[in-house]
Formats: sequence, C-alpha cells, structure tokens
Amino acid sequence: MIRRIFHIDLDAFFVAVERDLDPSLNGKPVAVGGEPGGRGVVACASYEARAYGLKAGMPLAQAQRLCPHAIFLVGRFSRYQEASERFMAILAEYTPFLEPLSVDEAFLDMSGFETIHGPLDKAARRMKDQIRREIRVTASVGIASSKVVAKVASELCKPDGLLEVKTGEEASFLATLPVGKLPGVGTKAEQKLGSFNISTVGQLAATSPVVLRRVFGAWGDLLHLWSNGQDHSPVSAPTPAKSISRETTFASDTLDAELLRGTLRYLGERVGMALRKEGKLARVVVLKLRYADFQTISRHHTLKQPRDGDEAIFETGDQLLTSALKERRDRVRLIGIGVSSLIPSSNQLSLFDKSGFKGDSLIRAIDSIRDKHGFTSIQRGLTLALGNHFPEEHGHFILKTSSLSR
Ligand code: DCP
Ligand code: CA
Repeated sequence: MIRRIFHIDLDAFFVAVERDLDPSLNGKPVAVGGEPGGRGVVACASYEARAYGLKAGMPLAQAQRLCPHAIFLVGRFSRYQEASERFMAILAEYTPFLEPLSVDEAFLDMSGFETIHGPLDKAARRMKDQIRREIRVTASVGIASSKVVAKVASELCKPDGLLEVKTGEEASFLATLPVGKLPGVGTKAEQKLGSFNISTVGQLAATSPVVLRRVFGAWGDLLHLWSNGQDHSPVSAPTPAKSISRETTFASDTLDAELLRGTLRYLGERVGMALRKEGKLARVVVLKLRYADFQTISRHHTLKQPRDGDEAIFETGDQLLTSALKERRDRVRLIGIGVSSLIPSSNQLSLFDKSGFKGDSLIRAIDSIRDKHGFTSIQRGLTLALGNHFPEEHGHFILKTSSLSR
C-alpha cells in the first residue's frame, strides 16, 4: 500500500504558548530561555526575533547583542508540557498510529484513512484548525509517502504551512534542497559532503552509495536512500514506560516528619495519576531518599495485588520511609517515590474487585478535576501544609527537581 505519513510540528512552540498567555507579545521579537544577562541559551525565538539571527541554542548574551529590543522570557515548562499533552491528544483523535518525536512534533500514519477522514489534505487543514482553536498555536504539516520526506516538507512550509509531496515526486522535491535539510545532516556532515562538492540533496542522490558508505559507514546507506526519497521506517508508538517516578529536593535538608510525609503523599499522587493515565497497574513501589551527605538509598516493596490507587502507593511508600528512617535517622535532602513492574489495567479487574469500585470512580473524578484545574485544586490534609514549603503556580507545586521522569 502507498503510505501517507504526516509530520506535524508546532511553530515557535514555547513563544506561541507565551503569546496565548500574554497577547501583547504578538508581532514582537520574543525569546524564551531566561533573563537577559543570564548565562542560559535561547530555547525558542519568535519568527520576528529570528529575522535578527536569534535561534535556539544561541547564548543569551549574543542574542541580546543581535536584538537588544527583544523581549526575553524565563519560560514556564509546566505550561508547555500541558499544551504538548493537549496537542498529542488532538492528534490521537485522527489516528492511533502516532509517534511523538518531541514535545511539539509527531508523525502520524494516515495511510488508508481517507475512508474515515476524506481527502487527507483537507483532514490536515482540519487538524491545524482544531489545534489553533483549542491550543491557540499554529502548526505546520508535511504529507508524504515516508517519515523523512514528510519531515522535510513540514519544515519547508513553516510557519502555519501545509505541504504535500505526491507519491513519485519525492526525489524531485528533494533534489534542489541543501543537504542540511535532511534530518540528521548537521554542520559537520554538511562540511564533509561539501568537501566532495556535494551541496544539494540531488547531488547526494547521484553519488555512488559505495562512496557514501566508505565515508559515512552505515549512515551513508541511509543518506543514499533518503536523498533518493526512499525511507521505509514505520511510524511506531513510543515504548511504554517501564516505571514512573517523581522526586524533589528540599530547599533545606529536613527531618520534619510532616514535610517528608506530605511531600511523599504529593509525589505519590502525581505518580498515581500518571500511572492511571497510562492505564497501568503497578506491582512494585519504590522509595528513594538522599541524605544531607548525599548518601542515596532506595527501598522497594512488592504489592500483593497490582494497584493504581493513590492510597496504595502512598501507604507503601510511607511504610518504606518509616523503616528507612529507623535504619538511618538523618536529615533528608531529596525524596522520591516511584512504581515499577507495570501491567496493563483492564476493566475486568475492577469489575471483579467490587470493593474497590467506588474508590475507583472517585479517583477518576479527582483525576479529571485535576486535569482541568491543576493538581493542587484538590488536596488531602497531608499535602495542604506543603504550601508553606513549596511555591505554587497554576495548580502545581514548583519542585526543585523537575518531575517529568516517566
Ligand atoms: N527547544 C529547546 N532547546 C532547543 C531547541 C528547542 O528548549 N535547543 C524547545 C523550545 C521549542 C521547542 O523545543 O519551542 C520545539 O523545538 P523546535 O525545534 O520545534 O522549534 P520551535 O517550535 O521553537 O520552532 P519551529 O517553528 O522552527 O518549529
Ligand atoms: Ca516546533
């Protein structure tokens, strides 16, 4: 079957989210990545800022020299994460054959989906419209018979573009482009190819694969195929998480039982929600502690029955904490909790487990409220006191160590 692959990528993603939160940034040169004068680099530059040469990875000091009137923003990662999740959820409405590549980019295999969505270019337009309506970010879409060509196409039509490469026209589409447009061909490879007088993809396509293999090894074989518009790699769903954990460092080392247990409860609830989102049950609960002297220990406990509830995770973690502190009672620098040995949860299990049924629907209700209004919109006694220890923003506690581990 002739494949139809979409590559979709949000335009100037971090800046787009910031503009949604503060429309006065529209039309201005904006860079996300830290205060000017700081030592960081630009993570995302608006297209207006790019006109001055600003781009991702550039040191802030240089960025400020190039465009002194640009607006520099520190960035709010939890907001980008939230937008990213909503973006992926929209894509999943179109096809289950979805491969996220990064926070703002994914491949979709839409082969044969005309019967569901009608002409695919129209489906792509609807997808872009829906993203603009619901996340208020523009996206660019490339459509082609392979991942590589679709990705090149989406980049070429940015921003807010849509570019379809018809089947059979892949090689001619690529031929005039600089070799650097191919995925994975960076400055170094570009220079190397330049030394062989190869600067366009067409010239690369016409180069003997034997030569490419001698120069680039196995990567040369791929360059040969790709430059000729051939790429058979499948769109594959990411491998599911093997474990899920959350941890944080305290502002100062502590032995305060209320703080330790409250934090454990909060982190455990975050783990539980992620676990339920993945539709998994956990067999093993893991506790991690780092003491003030950096000694790091972990303790685990295997549950009698695989579970996905906050109570089971926290109570097990709490017991592990009590016994760990019995062995060594010292101030703690970092605490973390995780689950592993994950298995798919099935409705059947909860049907048989009548006792857990009520709690099950309650926790799902809590999950959906937290999804809408932020994690701290519903809190139990233990975590309420955490407001005195961690700053809170948009319904999340701001933890010291980012808690994005899977
Ligand atoms: N990012 C980052 N550091 C980098 C590159 C990217 O933190 N060196 C982040 C910020 C970007 C996001 O990842 O907004 C997506 O990266 P992209 O490469 O897709 O770039 P943009 O979305 O910013 O711009 P474009 O419109 O070119 O896709
Ligand atoms: Ca992007």
